[in-house]
Amino acid sequence: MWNDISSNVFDYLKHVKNERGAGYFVLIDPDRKNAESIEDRVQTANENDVDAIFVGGSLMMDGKYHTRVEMIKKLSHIPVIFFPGGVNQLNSHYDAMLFMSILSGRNPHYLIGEQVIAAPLVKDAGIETIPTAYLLIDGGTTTTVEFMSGTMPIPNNRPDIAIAHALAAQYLGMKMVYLEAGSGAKYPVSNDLISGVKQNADVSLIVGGGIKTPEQAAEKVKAGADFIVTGTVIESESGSGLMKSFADAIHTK
Ligand code: 1GP
Repeated sequence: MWNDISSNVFDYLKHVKNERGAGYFVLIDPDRKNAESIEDRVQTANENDVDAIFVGGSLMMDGKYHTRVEMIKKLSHIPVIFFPGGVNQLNSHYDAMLFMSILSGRNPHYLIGEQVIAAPLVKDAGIETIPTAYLLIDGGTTTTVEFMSGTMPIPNNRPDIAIAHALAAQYLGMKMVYLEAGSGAKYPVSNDLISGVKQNADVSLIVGGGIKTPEQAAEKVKAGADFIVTGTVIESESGSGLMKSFADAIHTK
């Protein structure tokens, strides 16, 4: 079990990075449209070298979100990490959460407002927090997060802007930077932008949004991603079968 390595999820993730070269996260949005296939995806993740499950989404389209998270937690043999779309998705079924700020944006509510509302509830629930800067990068389409957060993405061809943000995140003490093209992005974060950030900032890099093939995932790891997230591609009918190929492409050791 993962918690034989460490009961601290961030330490477990560092171990994954050291032992496997990079880590692979599968994002499950516990929304209505996915209810049927959640069980199948968690079990496939358990059996196919996925390192952790991310749970979250920009919107909750029915009232069963928390019940589905509880089910994911019960079935999962790997850490279940909350990837928050909002404080209303908080519950005690997660092993840890990305305590995130949308640092690429200039909307105070998503920079610090939600975090202040969440903090006492997080303390009460006793969830491990992983301080994370979320940088939205343009992926060629208007994503839900761009619309919901009312923030502008960083242009994908401007590594300099992303580097400045990642350095600010580092100096603010954040442990991870999430380079995010947005779920269902037309194209993922560019290799140049990833390598620019990697070479300049001393933070763990999560890269996600629009990654559709194991080959693309391998390129992102080569460019400097420490962790790769896939969501949409795994939601398709044949998607579950792809998990092992993604895991193999991402784990370079
Ligand atoms: C979204 O980065 C994740 O927050 C995953 O994106 O659904 O495009 O794989 P995709």
